Amino acid sequence: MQPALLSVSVRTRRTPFTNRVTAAGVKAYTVYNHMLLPTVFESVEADYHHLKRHVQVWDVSCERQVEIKGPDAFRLAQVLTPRDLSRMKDDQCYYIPMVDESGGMLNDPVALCIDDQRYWVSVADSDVLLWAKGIAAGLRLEVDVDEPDVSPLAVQGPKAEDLMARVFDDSVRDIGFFRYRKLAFEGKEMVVARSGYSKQGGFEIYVDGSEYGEPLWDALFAAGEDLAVRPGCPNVIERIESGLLSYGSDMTRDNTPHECGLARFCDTRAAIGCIGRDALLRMLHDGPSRQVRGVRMQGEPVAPCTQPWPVYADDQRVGQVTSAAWSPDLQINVAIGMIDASHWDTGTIVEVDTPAGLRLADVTALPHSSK
Ligand code: THG
Repeated sequence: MQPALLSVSVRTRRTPFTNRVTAAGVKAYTVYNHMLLPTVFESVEADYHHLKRHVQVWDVSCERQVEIKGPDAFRLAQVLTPRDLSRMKDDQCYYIPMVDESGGMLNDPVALCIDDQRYWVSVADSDVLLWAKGIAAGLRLEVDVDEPDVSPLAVQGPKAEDLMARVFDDSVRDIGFFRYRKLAFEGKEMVVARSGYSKQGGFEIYVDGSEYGEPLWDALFAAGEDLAVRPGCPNVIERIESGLLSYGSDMTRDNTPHECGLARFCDTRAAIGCIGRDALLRMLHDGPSRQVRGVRMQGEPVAPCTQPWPVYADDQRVGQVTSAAWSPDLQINVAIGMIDASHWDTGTIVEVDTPAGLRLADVTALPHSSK
């Protein structure tokens, strides 16, 4: 089931790159944080092969920044996540689970410490701005919480570093994973981080000011002609292979960080004051009863997963699959699912109830690998 068309209005926000993305022949969009996000250029498979070999420029403006600014900025940031932010340096990006008072996942953003009175929280698809504003008001914190005119542009793929070095300078090569530097484009300093929603390597430029969007897009394409640069977007096949979770699909408020495999990004004991701390501390004792896993389904290529597919074993429901795609490189259907403890060991045989019928499958670790 794929909707034929998306009706666009002012409410479906454009981005600084929408003119360029349209001119480049984007074939489909989704909506993410009330904003357009391209999903296909040539075809999902062709985009996948190109991403793994060359370099792509992605309009991921929909990864909106929630800016927390003021004397209480650190305090509010720490209230929002069970990850310990106390040692975060001002060139660092942290993947931060955000939970509600029961420990249910609200978002899984990337946080950036811009300085000790300013944080950016680069959010997945849920309304963190409202949550953060509500908490700031309720706690009477001395902060401004707002959405600045900052739009991430991702440069992803094995040739990303070469392209970025041409448009900025060779210092991009020294940026460590999940670190950033402020580098100038047309005289404007911008945050350039080594990060992005693929495992092919690359950078994210936090384009500070919509007016820089088209000039920067054009500069990347002019500099990358011989590198076969193309427009791209987060690719569903590549992200499933890589085990990158999608909030709203692979996890919701119904899941804890432990169920999502995000416990390594929680320091719940140290994160004093964070919302959901007591609930998460109670969970530390027992551990999760289900957890995110890879699932490999046999048979013909499956259609995209547009509602959870139940997973069965021994005539019982033991979980669900929430993202699935045929992997051309692994030559099998790869998926991400939430699987009960009784069946989550690698190699466990299960059946997945897809719209095209039951598929024999096995449970595996993430990222997916050839074996
Ligand atoms: N970049 C930025 N903002 C974002 C995303 C992004 N906001 C929305 C969404 N993506 C948030 N979700 C994720 C999910 C995974 C990762 C980043 C953002 C990610 N994870 C790595 C991993 O799991 O292997 C590394 C995490 C780490 O080691 O710290 O990259 O992509 N700006």
